[in-house]
Amino acid sequence: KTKAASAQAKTVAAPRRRASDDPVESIKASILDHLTHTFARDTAGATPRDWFLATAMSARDHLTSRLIKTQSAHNDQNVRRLYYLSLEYLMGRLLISSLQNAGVYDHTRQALEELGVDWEALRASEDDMGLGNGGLGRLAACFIDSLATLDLPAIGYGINYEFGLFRQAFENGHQVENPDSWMIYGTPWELMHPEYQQEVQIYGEVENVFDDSGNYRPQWVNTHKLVGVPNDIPVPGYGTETVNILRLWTSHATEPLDLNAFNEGGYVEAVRNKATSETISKVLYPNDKTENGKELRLVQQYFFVACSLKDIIRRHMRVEGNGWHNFADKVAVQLNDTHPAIAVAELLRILIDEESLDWDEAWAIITKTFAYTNHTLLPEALEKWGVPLYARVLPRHLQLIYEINRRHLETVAAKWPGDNEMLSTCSIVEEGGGKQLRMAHLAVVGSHAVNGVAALHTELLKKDLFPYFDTLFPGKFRNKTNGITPRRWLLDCNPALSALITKTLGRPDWPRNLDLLQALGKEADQPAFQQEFMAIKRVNKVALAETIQELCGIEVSPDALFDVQIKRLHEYKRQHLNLLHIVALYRRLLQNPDLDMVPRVFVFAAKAAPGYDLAKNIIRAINVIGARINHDERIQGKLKVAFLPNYRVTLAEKIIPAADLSEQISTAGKEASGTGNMKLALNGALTIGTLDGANVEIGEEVGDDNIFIFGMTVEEVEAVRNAGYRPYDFYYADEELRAVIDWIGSDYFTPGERHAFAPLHHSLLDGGDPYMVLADFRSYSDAHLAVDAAYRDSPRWAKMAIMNTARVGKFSSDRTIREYAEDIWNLPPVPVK
Ligand code: Z2T
Repeated sequence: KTKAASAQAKTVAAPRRRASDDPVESIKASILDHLTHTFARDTAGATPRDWFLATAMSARDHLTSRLIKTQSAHNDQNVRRLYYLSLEYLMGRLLISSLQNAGVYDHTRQALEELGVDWEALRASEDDMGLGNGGLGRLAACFIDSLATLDLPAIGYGINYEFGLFRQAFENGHQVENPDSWMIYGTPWELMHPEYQQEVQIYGEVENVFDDSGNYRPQWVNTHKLVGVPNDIPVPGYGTETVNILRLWTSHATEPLDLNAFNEGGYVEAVRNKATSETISKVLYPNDKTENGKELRLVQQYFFVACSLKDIIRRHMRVEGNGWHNFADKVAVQLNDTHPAIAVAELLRILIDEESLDWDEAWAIITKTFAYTNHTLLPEALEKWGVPLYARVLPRHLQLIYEINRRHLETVAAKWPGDNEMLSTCSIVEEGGGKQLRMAHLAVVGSHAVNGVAALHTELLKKDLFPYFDTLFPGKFRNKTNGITPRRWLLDCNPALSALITKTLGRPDWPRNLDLLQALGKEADQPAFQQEFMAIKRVNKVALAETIQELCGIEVSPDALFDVQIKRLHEYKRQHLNLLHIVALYRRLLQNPDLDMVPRVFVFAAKAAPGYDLAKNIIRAINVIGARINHDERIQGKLKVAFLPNYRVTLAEKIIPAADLSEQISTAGKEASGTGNMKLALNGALTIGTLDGANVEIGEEVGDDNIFIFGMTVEEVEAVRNAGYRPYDFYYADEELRAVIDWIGSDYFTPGERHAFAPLHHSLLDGGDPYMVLADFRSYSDAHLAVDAAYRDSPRWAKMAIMNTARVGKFSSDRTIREYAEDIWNLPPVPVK
């Protein structure tokens, strides 16, 4: 089991062809070579997609030799590695970031230009890799970029979903979901590695049998076998040689066909069984905050965790001298939410059932290995699994979880003797009304570190979600404020602003050290700099206006204030608060056509979970009311509402550089962090927001003068709720608010269709307004008056926008990852020569 790693030590990838001295010539040759020899096309017949594929292969050639070099450096030095386990990676397109991180972007653009290729058409032919729902999946993608950039040895593990998040269209204002068949014609970035496939088991039952040493022990038998085949995506760092990998598992059946069934004449049955195994990696679940307890989802979680752990153990044990004694010294595993939390029980099963370690030894390895990130406080998102389902799918793991819990409750009882309530509060097993496993409790107990994703969120985690765990395990809870990669979210998506920054700072290395942007603050008062900065914003707005015309058929003026709210659609994010304000503005304009206000374009983009009816009703309301406003000549174009369909990474890259105002308006205490808030501020949008999630820290960085804060604080929300919140009090006390809600509740906006927005209307009033939209309405509306006043004063606005770009260096995911590496993973960088 110990093959010397040095066997692969001196392997170096052979160059494919003689490199020309001129980098542009050599890239041209490489692209043409791939066009001819990989894709069998000639230049005359090549489509934009053919050019994309040939260019991607040429980019890949630059990465593969570095990938081999990086992996052999890590293997040879038997380094400690970080394994990031995530059910989601929201990667977006990979072409520009691959070229940029490989350092060949400019030369490739020039090569394509000399070949007469339409660059825009080429890049538009790449599908997004949308293997995630929202912030959590995008965070994983930013993190793997930073890990590589910081030369940290790391591998991301996930699932190679054949269908990513659904594609959204609108029909008569309603959201319609279509399948995202992103890999139907293949993807150039994935390298399939059948030689590293793993076989794992599931279902079956537990029997007690005698082992070879005559001990009577439980054994997991009659299991169903699955095979996972890894597809690797190279993850290059920016400005470094390191190329890490993202390893995504595809499920297959163990046997090509069940030969027994085949021989019995059940050919179709046999093929059908095979197809069932292959459904595991078929589709991403589209719920971002509600767990629906579906069996296939549990199977996905276990399949990917079991394959990944086997792969991690294989990689560790193949090095001479390695064993379980140093496993936790070489392996750190980060659990991205509780989705992969079954890893705690799976490693325990391997150590106890297969490797015969005793419990204490095994448990010490486990708690040294795992750390867990929590991403939400919302109770409906806390993952729970019914015990009967678990008993069927993972019977041995259920037994082990019960034993973990028995021991855990012993320590609880020792801490709070005689306190039965404390036992049931802290238990991994929730009793009553059908037993359930609380995956968050399993993850906390099985990890040495648990982190929240913004300072406020971590405080609430300790205080509200896991109060007794913080006492039970002092020091286990840490904060790691989220971040975003400045490569994709500034360098790649906003080239004009990037060029201005490089010119102004007199150095090009700010994407690796975002704190350098501080120096822009000195220019914030300079009229010439303000003009350059705002001219770039305007060009980006013109481009977005074209996209709005194309996608929505709405004409908007780039001189208007672009007010954007882009994120998943959720009650707690309060897109309906934004809508109430829009309707209020519309009403003010109708009552006073001469009202002096800055023209505004309200930009929305959001997907609703397919089963979330209220969220879908809010989408419909914004679409339908927006259409009415857009076509009303009486308001002379002062208000426009554009709901862009199919929000995804690629659309975010278009909207963010063009935004003036960033809506971050969740009910205080509900948004764990937010990361769109960081992307928008970095690109010079001002935030209108509540004191929630990372908004608090953004405010600390940019300063009170450069942000519009409104609404109740967490403490105020709590106090109002404890006093018994009554939305009708606010409805009756505010004439405008009342008129706006009544108007939305009427059939004015949907002639001939009654009660179209009844779900929304009900949620605001008789439904109890759970996210306190009415309570924050007036304060929100006032904050918008302050926005209006600031925007009229162009130099003042420009200065504020510049200050936002200059002062958000803290929110680089490089800072976040450095903190994880130092405080949680104990992971030193490994430079690759
Ligand atoms: C998600 O995107 C987030 C939390 C979840 O809780 C699930 C999903 Cl899919 C289970 C988001 C948070 O809502 C957001 O505040 C945070 O910035 C993001 O995760 C990354 O931490």
